Amino acid sequence: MSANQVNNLDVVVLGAGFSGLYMLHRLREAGFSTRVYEAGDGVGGVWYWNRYPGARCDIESIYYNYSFSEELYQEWNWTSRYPDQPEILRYLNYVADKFDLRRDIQFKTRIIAAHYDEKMNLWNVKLNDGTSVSAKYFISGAGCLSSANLPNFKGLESFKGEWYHTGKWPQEKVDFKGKRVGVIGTGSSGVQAIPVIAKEAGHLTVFQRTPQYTIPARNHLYDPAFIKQTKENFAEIKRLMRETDTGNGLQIRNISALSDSPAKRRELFEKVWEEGGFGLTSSYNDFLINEEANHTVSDFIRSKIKEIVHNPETAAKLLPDYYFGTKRPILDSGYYETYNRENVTLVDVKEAPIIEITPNGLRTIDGEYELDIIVFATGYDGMTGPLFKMDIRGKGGMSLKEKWEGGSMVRSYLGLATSDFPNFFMITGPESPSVLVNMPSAIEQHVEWIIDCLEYLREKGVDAIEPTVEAEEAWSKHCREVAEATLYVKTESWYTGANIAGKPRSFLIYLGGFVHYTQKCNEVAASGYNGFTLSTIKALR
Ligand code: NA7
Repeated sequence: MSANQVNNLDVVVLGAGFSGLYMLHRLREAGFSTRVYEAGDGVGGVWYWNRYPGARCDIESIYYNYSFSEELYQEWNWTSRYPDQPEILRYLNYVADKFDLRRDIQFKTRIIAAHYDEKMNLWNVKLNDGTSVSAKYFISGAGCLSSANLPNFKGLESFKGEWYHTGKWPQEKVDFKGKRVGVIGTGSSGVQAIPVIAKEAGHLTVFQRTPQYTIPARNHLYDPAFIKQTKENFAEIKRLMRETDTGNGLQIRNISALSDSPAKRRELFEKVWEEGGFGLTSSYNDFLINEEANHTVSDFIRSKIKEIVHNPETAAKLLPDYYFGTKRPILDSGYYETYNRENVTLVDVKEAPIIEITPNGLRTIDGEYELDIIVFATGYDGMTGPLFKMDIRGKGGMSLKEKWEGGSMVRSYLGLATSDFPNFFMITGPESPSVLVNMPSAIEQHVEWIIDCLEYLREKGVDAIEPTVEAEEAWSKHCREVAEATLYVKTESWYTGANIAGKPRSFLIYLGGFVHYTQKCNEVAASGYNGFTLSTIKALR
């Protein structure tokens, strides 16, 4: 039988990133026949595609890994505080080899559609090679940020130079040496790539729409003694990953920014700035719910920008004015300093928007910039984007996109499942804590909940599971209410969908805390899946 002719599987899993790999491992261990489909020609998910210069994780490496296997944790040695993309990819390849995962993964294959057949209680999954497979369960490990956003600029096809998107970077090295390079976008990807490209390019022009707050990462190599110590403390690392709200080792100090004097606050901010990393974000507990508290930290970062950037006009353009933390915070390695280089120019495209890409470069309202290479660091259609890229259809042939009205009416139960789409699960789906928790932590919690659920259904002879409309209405309402009480919703960001032209605004990340969320998921499981309808074939017919 060819690899493409697989039928009547128990489970089809989409994607071989952190989610898909662990899901496959657990499903196989539990005896479910499973096949994973992955568009890339290797494992890694976002870490497979994001090969742009400077790509690095901004969660400390000792937490940015799986915790399900102590043996794995003991075997793997991270080399630095913040792992770069090649190292993370090596880690995920190591995981795939250790657990012999590749034999159930079909690479270079994209799932283009998944339709639920009510009569057969099966998911028919169509692949881009023209074949299809069927399975009882369909599980998406598509992730939250895998649908690259390439803005619809007029004239891109006429551009005579090379262009790349950070989220779909080629495997070969891109040669910037002596070239005139333009980078569009200053989110995490742009902020990481810009200092590295600047060192190589002849001239770099950065096209910035919104200035960002970024904090020095102060990455460094790990001392082997430190790694040894973390391995000895595996139980504690695992606890921090699974039983705290950040999941990344950071403990948010339970004190308001306004309860300290300005001098004491400044002293703390200076200290955590020097240490680097997200210590600044966790220095007080009310940055995201209190405007005044937020001003204390945003004023501090603005003062740092003015200190670092020599040219006052450039510094002024780099000053952000949104609430710190309401766009994804960023760690950098020499980002603001890069603007002191003679070969770097900053262009404000909010003031003078990009009109078109021309054969020789790019034109804004103010004029044309000649470029040899354009780098689109323009981010992703987040949260719903990866799901809407496929034609997922549930009962009555209704598509997920229709049900969720293009993103304006997302309704899920716990961000794990949605009504009328039986036996369909989303790992870190919309309305789960997802990107606001350390991703491996959020992923392990979801995978383990799903596997427990499937084992329960098998044991009880249940054929189909889906949330009730009431349960998902209540969960979605709760999600919206929690988000509305924060400053997040006051900022245009990819969290709210505002980065994509025409995308409906909604806040699809659960902000009630990972600890509380995990507890809620556990309670649902312990109750025999309250809020879900469990049916047998007899009832389905
Ligand atoms: P982000 O954070 O969404 O950043 C994308 C950047 O591209 C951001 O500065 C955008 O400006 C800019 N952008 C997007 N569209 C345009 C157009 N049409 N014109 C000009 N500029 C544009 O994506 P990243 O890849 O950097 O990071 C994604 C996540 O990956 C990150 O948050 C981490 O969680 C890891 P805007 O701010 O929207 O005005």
